[in-house]
Amino acid sequence: MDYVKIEERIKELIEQINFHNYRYYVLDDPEISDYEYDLLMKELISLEDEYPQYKYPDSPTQKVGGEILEGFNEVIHSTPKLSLGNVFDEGDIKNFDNRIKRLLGTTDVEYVVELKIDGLTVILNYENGSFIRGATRGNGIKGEDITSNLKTVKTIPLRLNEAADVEVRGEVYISKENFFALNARREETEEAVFANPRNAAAGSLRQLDSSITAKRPLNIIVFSMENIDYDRFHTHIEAMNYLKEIGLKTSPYLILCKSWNEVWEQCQIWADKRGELPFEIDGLVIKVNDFRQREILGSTVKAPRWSVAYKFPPEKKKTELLDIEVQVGRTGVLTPAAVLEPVRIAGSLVSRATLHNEDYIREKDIRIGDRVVLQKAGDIIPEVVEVVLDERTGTEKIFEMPKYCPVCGADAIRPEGESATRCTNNSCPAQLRRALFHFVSRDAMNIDGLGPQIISMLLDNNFISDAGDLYLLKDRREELVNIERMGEKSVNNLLNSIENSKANSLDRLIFALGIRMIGQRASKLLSEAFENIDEIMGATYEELISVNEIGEKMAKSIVTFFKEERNTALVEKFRNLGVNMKSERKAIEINENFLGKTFVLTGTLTDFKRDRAKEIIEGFGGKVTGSVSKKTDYVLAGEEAGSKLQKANELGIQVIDEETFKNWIERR
Ligand code: 0OX
Repeated sequence: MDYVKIEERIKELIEQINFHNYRYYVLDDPEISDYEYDLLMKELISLEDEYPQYKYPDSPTQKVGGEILEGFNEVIHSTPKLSLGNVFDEGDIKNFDNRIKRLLGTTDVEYVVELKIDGLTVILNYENGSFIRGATRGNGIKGEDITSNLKTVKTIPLRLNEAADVEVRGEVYISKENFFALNARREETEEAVFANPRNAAAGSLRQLDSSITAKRPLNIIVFSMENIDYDRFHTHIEAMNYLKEIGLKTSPYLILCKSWNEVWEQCQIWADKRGELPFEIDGLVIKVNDFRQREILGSTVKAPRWSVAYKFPPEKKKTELLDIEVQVGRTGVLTPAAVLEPVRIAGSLVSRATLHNEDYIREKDIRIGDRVVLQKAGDIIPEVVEVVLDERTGTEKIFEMPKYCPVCGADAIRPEGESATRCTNNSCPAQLRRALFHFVSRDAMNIDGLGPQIISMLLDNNFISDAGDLYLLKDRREELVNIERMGEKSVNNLLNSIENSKANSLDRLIFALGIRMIGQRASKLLSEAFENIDEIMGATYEELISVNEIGEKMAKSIVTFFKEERNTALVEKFRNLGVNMKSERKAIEINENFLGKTFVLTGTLTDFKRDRAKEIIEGFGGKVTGSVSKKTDYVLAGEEAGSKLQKANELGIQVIDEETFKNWIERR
């Protein structure tokens, strides 16, 4: 065969295989047998092996993975990928409908109801019909580039049936059947099993070696067109039909409803039928069908006004309460936990549940040996909601809160008017251990490789006695290698991640300190309101409550925390060891192109809405102003820029185009 013929045959095979993939995966209606399909694939693989010059990056043979990454690159989404507000009952749905009709000034509204698949949301980009990038949703603004992993997902085509430029959002998931099979295999090979299909899907997409991802039975359902051409598409259903036509796998159920009654009817139907579906769903998504109406409704900062998620009522199961154990938290609170006969509930196997505090147990009259009702709503921690009194035998034991801390033996007391019992020993090892777990956790200082076991080892061998000591470990590298037998590489990695965490943003440090009542959001607000940790430490109660969303209890807790000398001493220790204590804007996302620079935006940008460009500039520490002056550093000019561009040229201010802007974002 001559080369032209070979190239033609390869193209023909690709086209045929793509077509049969489409029939099989999207239409669920294959035309040829697996055997015939395998023959086509085999021929293509061998031709590509022999003539690698014709191996196209979007050939169907490229779905086997193999690329190994050091880490995932960050992706800044073209538009914010907002999440959804939740509704829980008939009344909520009626209110949602009322609000929409009021805002639109019409009662002529159609809704689409679809299944809310419980997996991991991803964003896929196709250019000219080829799959060019896939990312996680992340925090909605930034996600991670997981293209090489997504390429291995069978139902994500590498080439569409049309040379389209589309961005879509979808849910990657693992079916229930595949999940059980995957866990069974992992049990055989003594690997940790996944708690539920969602974790299995998310874990599979987070692999740095895409050939591992390729072995996982991942699937996708695309549920949204993200770059809508409003002249061409008028409704969600139209857009979804088009996406299906060009080769993407869309939801098998898109139910058009003409009234909120019909929507509510679907909610009841699916709450009953969810168990029959091959994949797990945690609710339904209700969307306004008409795009023009969606545009009018718009979005809040958090969520679109034209869509909500209906969450199913929490699943309940009965099980045996085997024992009540008391744990000591990082603030010294003694928390009773139920030890249960394991049951499967809302997608995971549960053997422990919180019992909150002494009063909770008394009020519900929960006794050891009782048969209890367990409830778990979505991500929420499982809890014991009631006792099955009919099944009491009389042998059940009443629980008593211990008088002494189960870890250090110090007095445990319950102050008047409080529901919590606390260990009175400030240096109780349980408190320290938990405080350290929290300090290094993902949302706090995010120190990789420092799990509970290693922390316990470091404590038990007196390597550390507080979080500050972590930053001194680098001087004891040799000892660590010997003691832990972790090997040089993992010790190096660990010390690196400890060292890197010094540059974390201030909000992470505040959160990591574990101040009572101060969660992630409050930490963020504090880091935005104050310049550095000293200002926060020195702030009065009045100054603290004047910060938006910081309430009285939070303010009190902050003041109390920094009154304790060991806490301020710890902060000093961090300072001396070089941990960042300055406010976020100055500390993170250092990008010289933007930091401290003043921008003026003009004209139309192709890939960014103006607000997005502003958000990005500000996120990197720059400023955006409305008019061009001598103080302006750069003018970012899009298509059809007008007088501002002219002014910039007059004043000799540097003008950059969208391409340069994009390069600046990426090149940091
Ligand atoms: C799902 C799902 C999630 C996103 C774009 C606007 C509303 N997990 O199955 N989200 C949405 O829609 C959101 N639809 C879904 N089917």
